[in-house]
Amino acid sequence: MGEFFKGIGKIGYEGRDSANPLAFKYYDPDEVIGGKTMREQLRFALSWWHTMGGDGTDMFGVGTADKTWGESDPAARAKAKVDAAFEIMDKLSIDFFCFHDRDLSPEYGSLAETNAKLDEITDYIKAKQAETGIKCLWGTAKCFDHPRYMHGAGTSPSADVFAYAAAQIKKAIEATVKLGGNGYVFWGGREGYETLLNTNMGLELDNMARLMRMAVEYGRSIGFKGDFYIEPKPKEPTKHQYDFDTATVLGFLRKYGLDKDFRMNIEANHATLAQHTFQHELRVARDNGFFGSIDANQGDPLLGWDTDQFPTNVYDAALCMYEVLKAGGFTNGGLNFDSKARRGSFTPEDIFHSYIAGMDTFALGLRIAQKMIDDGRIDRFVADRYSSWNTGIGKDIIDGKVGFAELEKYALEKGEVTDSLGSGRQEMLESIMNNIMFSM
Ligand code: XLS
Ligand code: NI
Ligand code: NI
Repeated sequence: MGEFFKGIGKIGYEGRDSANPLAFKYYDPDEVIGGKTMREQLRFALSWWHTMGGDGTDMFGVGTADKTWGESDPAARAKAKVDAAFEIMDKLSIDFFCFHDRDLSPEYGSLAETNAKLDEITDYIKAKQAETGIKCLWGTAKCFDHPRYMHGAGTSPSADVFAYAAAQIKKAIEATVKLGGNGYVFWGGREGYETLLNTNMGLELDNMARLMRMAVEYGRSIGFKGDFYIEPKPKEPTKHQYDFDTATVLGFLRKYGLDKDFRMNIEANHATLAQHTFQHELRVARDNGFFGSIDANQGDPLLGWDTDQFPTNVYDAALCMYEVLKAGGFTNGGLNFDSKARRGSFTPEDIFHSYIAGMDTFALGLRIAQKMIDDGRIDRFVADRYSSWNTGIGKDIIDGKVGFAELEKYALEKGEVTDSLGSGRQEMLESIMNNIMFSM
């Protein structure tokens, strides 16, 4: 097996004053921040689909990047992809990868043959994992690209398609367990609708839950102890995706009793599409005890689709990592770069520049988030803002000691509220945030 990226060595940490584009300026894997090393806090993952497969094809043109890895035969290419992926991860000090079944190995003539070929590749990956210590963060099934899934997979009107999807997901869970993955993702690629004129929404959602329940039962029966995730997204490819945003998914999981086994996989660009901030989605997950994993990327506010850009917005990354630290850090999850280099950034070296940009952005985000917490000004302001709930009538409300009658009496006696409103101080807090960020 040859080297794919000749001339690119192991990417080292050189610190913020380095002008070497092939070096980390902020990601120092073994430096301790917040009681853990940066690699333990950040748990970076390579996405097999974008990095190993995505060649820049878009609606208007063919691919620009060569992702054949020197092989035209599909089975040989699948193996070469593994070699190239492990070289990239080793050179970038990335400890995890994420995959769809079909990113690892494509479809062949029959499901049986497809499964057998996937087994060969997962054997090959497993051997590489044993040599390198690189781990699987999560796996998933590509139940959206083949024409059979044109009307959805778990939400297809066809029971035969549902059965086919179940068979595919069964195998993808087996592959995830085999590779030691502690996460299994459901992203509802075509689980939504184009028009309600042809859609039985109630049945489709019941069926989606049935599929997930079967996945949990089967996964647990073969020893999967990790988290199942739903990755919310409001639209694209369907006009309306059922897993619209975190709040919607929470309602679904609770309705169908799936809340014990599922957590959220929050993607930055999907938050943008749902007209939320990335931090909002993370906060909803954290406050409800559903924080799980993250698809790190960023969208473009001028474009209404999933551009999956490598994240470079430090402000967003800092607020993201603040939520992660406040959630107690990652357990089974991590930061998966569901990101692709722009179509014009087509050379092999661009893969490295892209990951360095994304990893340094989140390394900075982690550093700033820890500083926000250590600094304490923002947390103290928020705690103080809600201090009326710690004593007196506020505490009585929280303790359930008073109802409307007592509150009416209180309000009548107290009269107009003048003394406990306080300024929201948004501008002051934004200024503190800048002060924290730029005094690094
Ligand atoms: C697409 C999704 C997809 C999932 C995995 O928008 O982000 O890439 O992460 O199926
Ligand atoms: Ni994603
Ligand atoms: Ni996405």
